[in-house]
Amino acid sequence: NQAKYRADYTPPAFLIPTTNLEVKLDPEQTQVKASLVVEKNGVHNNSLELDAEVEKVVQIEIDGEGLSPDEFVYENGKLTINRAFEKAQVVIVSEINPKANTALEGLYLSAGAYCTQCEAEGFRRISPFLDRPDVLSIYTVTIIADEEQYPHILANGNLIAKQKDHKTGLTSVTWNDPFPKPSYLFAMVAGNFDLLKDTYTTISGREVSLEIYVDKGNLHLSDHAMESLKKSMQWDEAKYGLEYDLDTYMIVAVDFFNMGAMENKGLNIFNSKYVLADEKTATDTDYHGVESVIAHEYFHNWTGNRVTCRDWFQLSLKEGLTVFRDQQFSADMGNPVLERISHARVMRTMQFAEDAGPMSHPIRPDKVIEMNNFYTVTVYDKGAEVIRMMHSLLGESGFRKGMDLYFKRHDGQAVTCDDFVSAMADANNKDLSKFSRWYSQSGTPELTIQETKTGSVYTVEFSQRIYGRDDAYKALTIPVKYEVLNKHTGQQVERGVFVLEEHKGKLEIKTDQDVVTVLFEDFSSPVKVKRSLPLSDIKLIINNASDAFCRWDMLQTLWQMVAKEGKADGEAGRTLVNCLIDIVLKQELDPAIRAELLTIPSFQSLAEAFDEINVDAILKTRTLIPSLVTEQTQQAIRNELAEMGPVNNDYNKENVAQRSLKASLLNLLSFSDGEEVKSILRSVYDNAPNMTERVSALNASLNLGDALVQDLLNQMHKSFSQQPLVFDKICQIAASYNGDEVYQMMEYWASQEEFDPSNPNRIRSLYGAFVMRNPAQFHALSGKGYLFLERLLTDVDAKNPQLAARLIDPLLSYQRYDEQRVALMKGVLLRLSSTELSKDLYEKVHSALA
Ligand code: BAL
Ligand code: ZN
Repeated sequence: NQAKYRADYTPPAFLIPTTNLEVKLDPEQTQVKASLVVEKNGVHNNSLELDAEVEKVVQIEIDGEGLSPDEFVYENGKLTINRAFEKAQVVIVSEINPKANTALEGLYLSAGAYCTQCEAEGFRRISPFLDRPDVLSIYTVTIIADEEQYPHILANGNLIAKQKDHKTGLTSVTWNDPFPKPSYLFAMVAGNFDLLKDTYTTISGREVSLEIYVDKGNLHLSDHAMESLKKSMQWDEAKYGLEYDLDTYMIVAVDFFNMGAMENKGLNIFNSKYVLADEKTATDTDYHGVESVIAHEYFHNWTGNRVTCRDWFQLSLKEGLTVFRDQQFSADMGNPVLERISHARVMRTMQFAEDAGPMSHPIRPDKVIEMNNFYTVTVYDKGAEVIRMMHSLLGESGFRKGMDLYFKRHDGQAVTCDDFVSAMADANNKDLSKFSRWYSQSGTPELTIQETKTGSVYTVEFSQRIYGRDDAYKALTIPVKYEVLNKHTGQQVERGVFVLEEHKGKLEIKTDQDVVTVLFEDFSSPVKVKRSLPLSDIKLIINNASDAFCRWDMLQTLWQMVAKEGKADGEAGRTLVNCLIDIVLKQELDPAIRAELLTIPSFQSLAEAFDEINVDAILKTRTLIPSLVTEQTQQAIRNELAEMGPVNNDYNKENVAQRSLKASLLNLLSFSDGEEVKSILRSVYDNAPNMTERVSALNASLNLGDALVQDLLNQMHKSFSQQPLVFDKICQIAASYNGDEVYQMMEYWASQEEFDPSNPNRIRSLYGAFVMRNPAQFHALSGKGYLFLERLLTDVDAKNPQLAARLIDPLLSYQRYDEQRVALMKGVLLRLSSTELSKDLYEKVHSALA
């Protein structure tokens, strides 16, 4: 389990300009013949050392001559060929076992279909290769299979030949991808699918065939994905002038997949969760997920595929940028404020926690043991925030100029984050050297804010640091979007952007008025803000800030204050309850924002306020506050729900907002006791015209005892039997039930026919939900929740290390809890550390205990 360091990068000793693969498919003995043109890169006498994790190397030839066994060594993940050459045709025949591949990396079987996942280092499980992103090759791939069993045989690029061998009855299908690509973008698929076809005419008038392959019987669930793809193609042309470059764009939806989706050139492979949707089986959140993941993978065609990463330490080069682009797209398609709220939630609940924990790393990591562990919220989401700050500093047109220069300089290359920043800087004649510290420094900056008024000058003083790191901390460039409001009337006095570039800085505003500032509008920087504002100012901001994000944000601050006070009847508690009551009663507010304001913050987002997380105080706050609000607004909520009636099923901004408001109101209502509330929820469930409303009723029922929940879940199971994506929702809701019965509930759902424990979606839905969405049971002082996770990790790690390494995350922050919980969680980590672990889990467990 050796670490690799960014500083040790050296260019590859050999290059592979062309790659020909011939893959004879067989569930247990697939044969892969790789014919590679290999040439020395530079002057040296090194042996050719390939990355290799195949079952068996059967044969090696160099320029047509077979190698004797003493001319190569295959051990410890490397195939070393000890015959010198400058340039040669290297042929390697190897054997692999797709059926035994439970890690879902390389070539594997997903419910009877062959598919691949090569990023980051999966290609070496298919064939020995220089499996690193800076080795770009032109691929020609022939797949040999029984066409009757696998009518769809696909690989990257263009189909160039197909023929049936009448002796063997097998069909050979050959694909060629004219764009040089790294091995991580290789893909192939063989299966029997339903196919949705459409076309898109690009801005320059080329017709592209769009193809979405889904399991038989699921064709009716793929329309939204197709619409999303066409919107993405159009958006990238309009926003960035980027056009699709092949004649075909294929998406294959598979059930067994570790990630959300994968951007393989011309042949995206998707977790079916991010393709299949109709209103009967998918919620608005699912619709949004499909649209944004389709967009994300499509946008990678330029930011990732045409320009790729030099090495895996540069992952944020493509991921941070592509997340930023998909965020821009989603904001344009839907509600920009809601988008920003959801990004801030991810950053504050997941990224800040990661950055404060043992796996903290800069968006461009310096040290990695298992690359799969670095597909993180830091590389992705903080990476996107860093790109967004560049966008704020350069402006829309400056940013576009930078993007244009980036493509002009680097199309077809494997480059670094520094290359991206240089393109942005050069295109705008701007020095971004200080800004680029965001790439090398980990941790979340804490901004202390102090406001003073002297005469007619109002001063806001900022000071940045990371607690405990004072000497090593280098000042970051922090854009602060702000608005100044009159303290009494709430009227705007000034609005602008202040850029903090040093450890300390001052924003001075000349005004005779009594004012208060609204800071970090639109979540303008990914920082923690330490500021003590009087409750009256907080209330003023909630009611008057121009930026709806900040109105929501201040309300979250208030929730955190109440959680820290540990009581609902203190001054902060009373203020919060009154604010929430106002919002319940203010029907004229924008429904989308109102729904967000009325959403109870997650356990994790309240936990962010604590140095030592007080589990009980947070759980209490999340129940007491809504109970107090509902005590006084029950009737108003019931009336409004009754007036709302059914919302049209179409997926559009307005309808989504109405449904989301309904969900928030139902959830609040569930904090008032009584059979009547149960019957309201039952009736919402029974009459729901779509899955969104069914799930809203179910989520609200979680607050009213297990009988109702179980009853509704059984009803859902009966109506949607054998529908895995609906089954996942059932699992997720059941595992979130906060009473002791949750263990029996999980056991029950895990015993159902639909629950296949080798499918990552099932594990994530049931057990992932338990550890992430059930703080009351997961953090129970009995330690039962932690033990449950320990057993699960041991089980999952043996089959699918990537999945296990994701599930362990909540344990990594153990040091932030009270003494008793620290001891319990640390006990789990210590016991795990004494067992044999995958590289993935080893890295996390050992860094947590270091
Ligand atoms: N490249 C891995 C999946 C994604 O981020 O699109
Ligand atoms: Zn991506």
